Amino acid sequence: MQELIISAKHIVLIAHEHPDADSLGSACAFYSYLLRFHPKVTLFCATPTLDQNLSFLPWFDKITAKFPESVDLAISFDCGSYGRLGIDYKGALINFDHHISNENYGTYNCINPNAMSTSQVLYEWFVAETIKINGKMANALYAGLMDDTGCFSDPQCTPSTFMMAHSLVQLGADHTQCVNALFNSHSLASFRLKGEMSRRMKLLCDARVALFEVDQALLESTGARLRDSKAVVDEALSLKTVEVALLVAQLKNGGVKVSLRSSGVLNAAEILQQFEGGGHRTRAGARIDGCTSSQIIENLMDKIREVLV
Ligand SMILES: [Mn+2]
Repeated sequence: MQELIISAKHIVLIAHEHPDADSLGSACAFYSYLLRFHPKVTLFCATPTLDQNLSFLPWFDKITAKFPESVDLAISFDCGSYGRLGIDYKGALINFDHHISNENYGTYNCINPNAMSTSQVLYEWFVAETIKINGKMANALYAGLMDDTGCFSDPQCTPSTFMMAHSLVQLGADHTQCVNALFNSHSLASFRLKGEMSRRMKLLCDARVALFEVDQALLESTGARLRDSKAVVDEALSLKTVEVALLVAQLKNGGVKVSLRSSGVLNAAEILQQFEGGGHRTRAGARIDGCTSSQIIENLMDKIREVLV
């Protein structure tokens, strides 16, 4: 794998569409590393407007939505499926990821489904390869770990999660900067959306399932973006009786986006794989075309009920 990196003339680093701190943080950390010895590296993300809360990540201003020509090696970060790359690329590819549903689409696949974040997979690779992690890299990797563990609240965090966090803070990661950017800065619009979604939430299956429906009218009236709705769904799992949270959101140009969260009672990735979605045991997503929201809810609720009894 190292030979492939060293011999490549132009490397493109790919974060997935609508990237989070894990995907972008991992790509930015790798960019820092490659800059030490590689003359031509491009940071690519197919989504042209990025979440400005992530602008604290190093090299954020270098990210481009224009896929370069003359690329002979691509490295993807946190992309569970080929489609998540957001680009049609057929050349050599290294795939760093931690999704259990990863399709192993790379020439090399560096995947650990037990890792809490892709940045953990990358951190462990840097350590194994005895690559020095500087302050910028540490901050970017720490952001990925913090985001994907829900600010270290995920019950699957282990001593090694905290060992990694400890090392990264020692290497220069800025805990306060990360926590403020990722968890302590909300827009007024997202606050309004949260209020409205909480009010409309339906509790099903003896209040073990929280169901949220979001349509374009709700997003327009609050001024919020679809990604703002995810935090509300995550938070619903903190309700005492709720074990599963389901979001069904209508997309602007047709189709429906589904997000499924589980406290562990069911495997979210497995359920959404039937709809060509993917993710993790506790968090998964899918984009479904050609069905109405109510058809999808009916179908998914049947599957959820089967598991819950
Ligand atoms: Mn991730």
